[in-house]
Amino acid sequence: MTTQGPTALVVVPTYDEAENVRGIIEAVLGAVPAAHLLVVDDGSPDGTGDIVRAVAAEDDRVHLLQRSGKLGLGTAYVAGFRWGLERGYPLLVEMDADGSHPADRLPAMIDAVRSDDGVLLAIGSRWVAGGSVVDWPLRREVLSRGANTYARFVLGIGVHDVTAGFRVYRASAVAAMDLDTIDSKGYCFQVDMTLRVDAQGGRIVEVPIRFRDRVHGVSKMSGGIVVEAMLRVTQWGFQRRFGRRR
Ligand SMILES: Nc1nc2c(ncn2[C@@H]2O[C@H](COP(=O)(O)OP(=O)(O)OP(=O)(O)O)[C@@H](O)[C@H]2O)c(=O)[nH]1
Ligand SMILES: [Mg+2]
Repeated sequence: MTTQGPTALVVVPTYDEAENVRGIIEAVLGAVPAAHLLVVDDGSPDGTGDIVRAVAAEDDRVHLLQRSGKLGLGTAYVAGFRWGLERGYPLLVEMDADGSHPADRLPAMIDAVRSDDGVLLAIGSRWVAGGSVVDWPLRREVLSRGANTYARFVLGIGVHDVTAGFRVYRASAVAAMDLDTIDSKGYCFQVDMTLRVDAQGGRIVEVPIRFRDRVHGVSKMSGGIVVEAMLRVTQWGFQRRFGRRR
């Protein structure tokens, strides 16, 4: 740790990412050497946790939070955020392990939050000018664009990639949330977090990224995750328009 302390904690949830995890750790630390990285692994049968444990033994910027079984992306991030808040990191970052999120955009995203006190969240966005997707099957692109258009309309929120999982939060904004009440499992976790930042009156900026489909390993996306997100977004939309604001 430098005298100034680490700039950020990059939280990376993993489930069966043995082929990807080493590369993502190298890419993150290459792009932001002053950051720390916490991998939250859910007892991956493919030994992802063992790989991270070995890397962590060599580099004190790398940490492993090993959980016993597949408990879902949302709870993995909440566990990682709590770990980071307890240790006083000023910024908390969300990033997938599958290589979809370009680590070289982290400096721009971190800058967007650090350079303006009013900004509480920077989203690495596929669906703003300058953003793009590479090698993504058409059905995934249609699903993501459709879900985001629907969410923007129903929630009345000006974010173009509200399901994105590549994010930099000001830690104080996460600290101000009641993390106990987050029970979203899939993509709607990202929507939930966005609404919670919005409810604090914080500004959200979108930094364009080039998103790549995963090359190794298999997707954990499921029909259930899509249905959960649709139902939740619709429910939150009604609440925001007609009643309780989140
Ligand atoms: N700890 C933990 N990590 C998970 C869980 N489910 C998914 N992940 C990780 O969360 C990240 C995103 O999952 P992906 O399977 O890539 O989901 P996705 O990006 O929506 O799907 P693709 O676009 O097909 O890759 C990856 O790093 C996964 O390994 C889980 O239950 N627990
Ligand atoms: Mg992915």
